[in-house]
Amino acid sequence: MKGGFDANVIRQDFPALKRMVKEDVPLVYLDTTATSQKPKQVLDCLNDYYSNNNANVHRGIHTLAEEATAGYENARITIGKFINASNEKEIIYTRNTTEAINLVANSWGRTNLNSGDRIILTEMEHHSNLVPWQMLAASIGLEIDIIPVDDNGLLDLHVYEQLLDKNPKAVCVTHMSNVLGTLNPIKNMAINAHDHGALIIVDGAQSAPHMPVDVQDLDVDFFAFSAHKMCGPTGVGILWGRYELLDAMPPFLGGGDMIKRVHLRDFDTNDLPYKFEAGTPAIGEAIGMGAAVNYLNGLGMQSIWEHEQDIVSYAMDRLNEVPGLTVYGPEAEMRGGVTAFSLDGVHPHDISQILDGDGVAVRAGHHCAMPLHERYKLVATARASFYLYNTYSDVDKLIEGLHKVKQVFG
Ligand code: 7TS
Repeated sequence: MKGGFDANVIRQDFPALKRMVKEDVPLVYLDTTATSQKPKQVLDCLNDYYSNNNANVHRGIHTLAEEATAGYENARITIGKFINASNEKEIIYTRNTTEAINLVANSWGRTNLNSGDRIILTEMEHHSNLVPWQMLAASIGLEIDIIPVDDNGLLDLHVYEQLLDKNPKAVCVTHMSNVLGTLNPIKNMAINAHDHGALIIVDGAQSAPHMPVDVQDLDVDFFAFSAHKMCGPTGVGILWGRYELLDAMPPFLGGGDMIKRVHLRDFDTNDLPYKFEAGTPAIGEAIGMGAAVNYLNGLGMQSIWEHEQDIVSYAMDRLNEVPGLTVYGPEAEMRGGVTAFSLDGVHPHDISQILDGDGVAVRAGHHCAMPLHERYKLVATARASFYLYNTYSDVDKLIEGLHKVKQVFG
């Protein structure tokens, strides 16, 4: 327990953390990087919405429609404050981080980029911040430059400076790696990008759930994140963008809600944020995301971050005690609560399977970061990740399990 933050008390809010994986084997959930568990405050909010207020938004004037619309729009305000957006109209509901990045690539990218233009990506990106840009590059003829990752799991910022001298139009970078845990110096990278006339598009899927984020202070241009990794439901995420950029962009998807008027052969586009919210959105899930943000705010993002720092540094120390185990990425001080590792002579899927026998849930695979694994000459890693509900005891069970894996594999 650190600074009054007691994960043992917080865990009581999460029904899934009380379940047994099998008889007498409790769940030790170390896979938050894939998706977090949900507290009862969020589950109750979803149940309440679907039980009492369920209606479509922005189209009815009956009581339920007004309640659903108010809930949906109030959640937008709550989420806007959470990342310090200057205007809630800059908060666009999407399905997830992936859709938010596809929106930027297709709407901003197709309008502002031309054949031969350069964009910068990094070697540590999740596929969702690589593939949309690769698809765009193939379609309109962009040149892609890559910031490499060094042996310590940090971006090579010297190379970044050199790539900026080639006058790229955009820098697309993750705030925190979902494999190495590396926290990238986004504020400085944004200053440098802007000095060279490039926009910076940040994948915040792994930062927004875990640390205070202030998009104005970071001085970025677009920022994407998902509700399901931050105690909220699946099916909803956010694209934040600077008002003037979003305002100048064409719609991404066409249909209901994103129009002001429709004629038989053309249409007038709606204002922000609705311009980018075609069709019936994930209403209950957006409201649930607002409840998740309220839950996180109640604990305090700084306290959550400090707790995770404490757990990850304990985890790194303990993992390093296991003979033959390699943890990838930087020192604990430079990472969030993610540890990807390999164990000599044991396939990560076998690690995960044996740990599962003791209720310990870790992910094995390439974690949607194949190029990063290639960089380390790995096919897969095992990954344990930590959140506000994890304790030293969870780490201890992981380590016990890893010793068992070693016994099984000699
Ligand atoms: N960016 C990062 C850094 C991520 O970690 C993920 C999901 C995404 C984008 C995509 O988020 P989505 O909500 O659109 O799917 N990462 C993982 C993971 O590491 N294991 O499962 C999902």
